[in-house]
Amino acid sequence: MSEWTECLNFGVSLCKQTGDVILSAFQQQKEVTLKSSPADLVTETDQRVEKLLISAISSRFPQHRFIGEESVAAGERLQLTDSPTWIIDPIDGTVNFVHRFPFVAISIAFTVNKQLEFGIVYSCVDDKLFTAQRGRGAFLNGAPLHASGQEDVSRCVVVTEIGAERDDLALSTLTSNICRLLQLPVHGVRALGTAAVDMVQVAVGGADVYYHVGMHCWDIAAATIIVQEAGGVVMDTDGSVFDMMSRRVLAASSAIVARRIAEVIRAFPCRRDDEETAGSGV
Ligand code: LIP
Repeated sequence: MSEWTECLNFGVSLCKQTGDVILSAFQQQKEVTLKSSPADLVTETDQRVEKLLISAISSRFPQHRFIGEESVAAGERLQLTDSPTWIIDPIDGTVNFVHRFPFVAISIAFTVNKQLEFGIVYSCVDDKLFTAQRGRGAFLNGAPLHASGQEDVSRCVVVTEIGAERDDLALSTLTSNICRLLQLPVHGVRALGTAAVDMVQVAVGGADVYYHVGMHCWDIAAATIIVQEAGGVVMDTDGSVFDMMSRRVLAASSAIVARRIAEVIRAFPCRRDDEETAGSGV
């Protein structure tokens, strides 16, 4: 058993426990606060779940460090070090959660020496637990996952997101990307409203491509290792080496498809997640 399997198993048990907190709040009225834009929301449940996760993990592993979406939003410095680090999105798909659109997930990744050791994406409403540990495969509720291996881009289903950005450059870039893909043509373009659940569809083989510009490391860190362990590829949207802090990701069924998609999609400028800024944590 890898030395990190105990951490993975503990993370899975916490996802199930805090998943119940999310589900019990899912049908309730929610108090919503805005963050970086009118479409970037946070609720008391996001904050409560992140505190529960960090408190439980810290008690069990006091030397470990954290990168949490809502801790960073509250001003905590985002710094990925060589220490064992839990990268947490307590509710990925908060807009979905607020609207009761049934795709919300807890996303937990774990790194050591800045390398992903495992990832957990727990899609709470449909009780789908996606897991992967480095070198040991990817699983959905315990069943092995394999990417589609598709190499013909014209036979691909592509998943992406229209994130929280509402400025003209981001919106023109996002919409022109989708138009170029449809003109390839790809079979279809989909968006579920949660980067983590979007991205693991490549690991399931139900989608062949996922790309996103503007998301954060906590949205996609866990799904990255799940796709990789399912035989998919993960890179930057321009085809270069993936950088978890860049706020750009392209995951695909094969390197051939990834390179073809990288030829047609464009990125808009985003401040890196780990870029030092005075004041704001987002
Ligand atoms: C969300 C992502 C989604 C993106 C949203 C937001 P959150 O994460 O999962 O893909 O479109 O803008 O970033 O904020 O719900 O954790």
